[in-house]
Amino acid sequence: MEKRVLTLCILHQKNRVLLGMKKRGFGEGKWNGFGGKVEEGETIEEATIRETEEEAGVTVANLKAHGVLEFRFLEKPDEILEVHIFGTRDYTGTPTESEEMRPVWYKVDDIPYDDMWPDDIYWLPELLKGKCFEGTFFFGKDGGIVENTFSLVRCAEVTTNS
Ligand code: 8OG
Repeated sequence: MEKRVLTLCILHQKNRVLLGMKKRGFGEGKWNGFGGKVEEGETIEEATIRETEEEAGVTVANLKAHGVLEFRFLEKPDEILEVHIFGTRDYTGTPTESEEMRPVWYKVDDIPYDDMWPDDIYWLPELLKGKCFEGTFFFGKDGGIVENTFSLVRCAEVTTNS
């Protein structure tokens, strides 16, 4: 079983959230938060800050750990993606398009869930309410969710083991 540890950062303020259109690679054509692989020698939080700088041109601070979600794919039974999800309202810099992402502020009421990963509608509304969560999503061959164990947890139970 190969486990890949990834990060995801949701920058949100009051009634808006910064999403990026993924321009290439895994998740191309979808809106998402910012993140990627944790490199050797860095903590999960450091990776989250670095990836958000690289992809959106902003430096985030005061990250709150909202949960760890696992993603499994029927087509790739040996792979688990372990995504550590953080939220924050604090940043410096100006959102700027990168090679990988085109950042846009969305109103919380206008989040384009139809053009996002199908699990996002489970957890993003909870994150925006300050809630924490855990669980595994199983994706089928058509890219849809076939099963999930999503649940809310107390935020004190979230460990980032970074
Ligand atoms: O380095 P790379 O661009 O491949 O990283 C993938 C990014 O996508 C990383 O930030 C984690 C994130 N991601 C997944 N799966 C899912 C998902 O199902 N929903 C959301 N919102 N993000 C995901 O890898």
